[in-house]
Amino acid sequence: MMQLYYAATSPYVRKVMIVAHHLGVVDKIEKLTAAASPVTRDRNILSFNPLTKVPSAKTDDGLMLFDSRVICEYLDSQGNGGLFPTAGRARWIALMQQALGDGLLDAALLVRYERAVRPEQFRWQEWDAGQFSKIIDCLNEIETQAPTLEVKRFTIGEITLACALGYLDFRFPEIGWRDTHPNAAKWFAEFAKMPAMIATEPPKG
Ligand SMILES: N[C@@H](CCC(=O)N[C@@H](CS)C(=O)NCC(=O)O)C(=O)O
Repeated sequence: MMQLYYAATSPYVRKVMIVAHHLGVVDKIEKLTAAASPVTRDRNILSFNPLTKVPSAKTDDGLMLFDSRVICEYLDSQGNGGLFPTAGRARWIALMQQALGDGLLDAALLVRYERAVRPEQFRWQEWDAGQFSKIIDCLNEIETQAPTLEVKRFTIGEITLACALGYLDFRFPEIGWRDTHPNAAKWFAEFAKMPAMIATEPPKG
């Protein structure tokens, strides 16, 4: 069905793979290894996406698809998955939750690049702190919304929020978000039992 530039550690790729598992189309996706980085760019990805980020996909009939939001909605439309409600409040809530999860991830990734990629002498502590505080404010919002989050009749909203929380466990365990966000922790504990979540866990170590 499609080729997909992929990285096992990318939380945005994880969104796509959770959707693929959920819809039972994992073996219709050919995974292409990528080494995406904002500085040392992986130019192999260029013909799929000028931004050379993962995930980036190309369908068998030549359609270029990025970013994770577009690929997820494409897969969902092919499989009639219902992960993107088509109208009304449910649609806006799902898309807002997706934006909340993606937004948390965008801030977390900027902090990660700042700490892991930017040379020490060019780092700017206030900038790091500004982005980091966005992670915390998003976490607080997820906590507020947690009582409304589903574990069975979920949408792309829940999937994205779960990828965001899973990424914090993977790259920022020191935040210890469960201690301060008990409702989010309770919801995530249930959601994370889903086979699609287990199959897409980031590599350990
Ligand atoms: N908005 C994009 C974000 C994708 C993204 O930032 N992916 C990271 C890896 S987790 C990447 O490819 N970074 C390389 C770069 O910034 O050039 C999406 O939802 O797919």
